[in-house]
Amino acid sequence: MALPRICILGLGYIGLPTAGMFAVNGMPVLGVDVNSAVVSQVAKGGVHIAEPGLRTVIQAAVGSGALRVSERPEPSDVFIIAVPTPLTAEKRADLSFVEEASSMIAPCLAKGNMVIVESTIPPRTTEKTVIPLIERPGLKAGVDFDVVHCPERVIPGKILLELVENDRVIGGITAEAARRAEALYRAFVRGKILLTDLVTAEMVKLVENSFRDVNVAFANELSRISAVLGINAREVISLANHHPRVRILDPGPGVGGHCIAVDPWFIAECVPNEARLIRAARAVNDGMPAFVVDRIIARVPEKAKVALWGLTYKADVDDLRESPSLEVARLLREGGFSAGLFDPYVRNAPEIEVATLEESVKDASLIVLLVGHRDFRFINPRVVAPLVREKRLLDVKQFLDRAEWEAAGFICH
Ligand code: SAJ
Repeated sequence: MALPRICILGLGYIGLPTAGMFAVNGMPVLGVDVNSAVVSQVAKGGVHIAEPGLRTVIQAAVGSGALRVSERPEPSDVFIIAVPTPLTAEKRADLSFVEEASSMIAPCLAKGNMVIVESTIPPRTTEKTVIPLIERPGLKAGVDFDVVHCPERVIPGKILLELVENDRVIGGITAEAARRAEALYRAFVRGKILLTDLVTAEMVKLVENSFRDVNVAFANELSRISAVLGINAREVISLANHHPRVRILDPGPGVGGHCIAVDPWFIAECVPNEARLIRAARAVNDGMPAFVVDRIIARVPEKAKVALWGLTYKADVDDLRESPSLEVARLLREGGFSAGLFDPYVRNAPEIEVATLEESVKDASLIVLLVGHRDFRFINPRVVAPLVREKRLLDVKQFLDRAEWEAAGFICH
């Protein structure tokens, strides 16, 4: 039997690695993106995302001819929608990219095809938004073509590994559609593949991220409570986590990224009155940058300069989306302080002025570590000490070696 031709719409954090994985496992793949710069870069075997192993996979996939790219889809056997679903100012899912991708598929669709939605979407979006844009007379979803929702669950920084090893949930418009999609993903998935219906699959993805958001919110609330009590929240959490049934996550400057800070709202928009804990967790986490800024202000003179280390939404990635660090910088500047922003992972971000390490600390009254990038451990505090105005460090992630910084003369908070 001929291998199915796969067309993937969206060559971002999920679409590009997924296209690469199908292609290096022998499937003919067409990667589609509306951004011509992305298309021309991938066409040369390049990548526009920093993700371990991705360059190698894409080079191999393009080099073998299995992965081609285009700005338009072509008739294929399988269409995978992997476009972003941003959050609107009203905290609702912006489905415009999903709608655009669905409309692009419609003219290419034929009997016997399969449409897979990987994008994260509010419950019932596949039924209410995607299918009506694709169906036409003589082409009925669930009868003439298959539709499934197969949410991605991979964590940035380990995307390729998790694409292979994670269990995968597939919700089908029919049980047979889900089984066909399972056979397709078996090309590279080694984890379990669990089959269900469309709406349950949509909800499972949102529930996973909401669970993590609520857990981090609990940790962040503990950090506020501990500040009032004058104790160390991390010590409280670490000791509580010795209980066999307790697993509290790490507090931090807030929850960022395009998933955990966004997806809980997709549940809240559908069932606002029932999703009370979910909305409360969002409020706690969104309040953390202001809490960090209060703690900074308490330690520096008015209008002082503060060095902020770590601008991405989490450690060891280059992604700035919904980053709490940028909110900390904005609030500080709004309060009349100056901020030297340093992040070794951030390049090509003209919208924010990223300083070098030396520029960031020059004349600073406080260094604030917001993200635990691996690279920060290699910074020698003795080299930093002569550059700053006051030797003070606020290590929000408790990541640096306190004894080493104290030995270099820093007061550590
Ligand atoms: N964070 C904390 N404390 C923690 C863990 C995370 O403050 O203990 C913060 C991070 O600093 C970051 C945010 O939460 O700002 C989110 O980071 P993350 O590492 O928890 O998750 P993401 O957004 O990178 O990826 C998540 C993952 N979801 C779950 O773990 C349930 C991933 O598996 C999903 O595929 C991804 O969302 C997605 O695409 O939805």
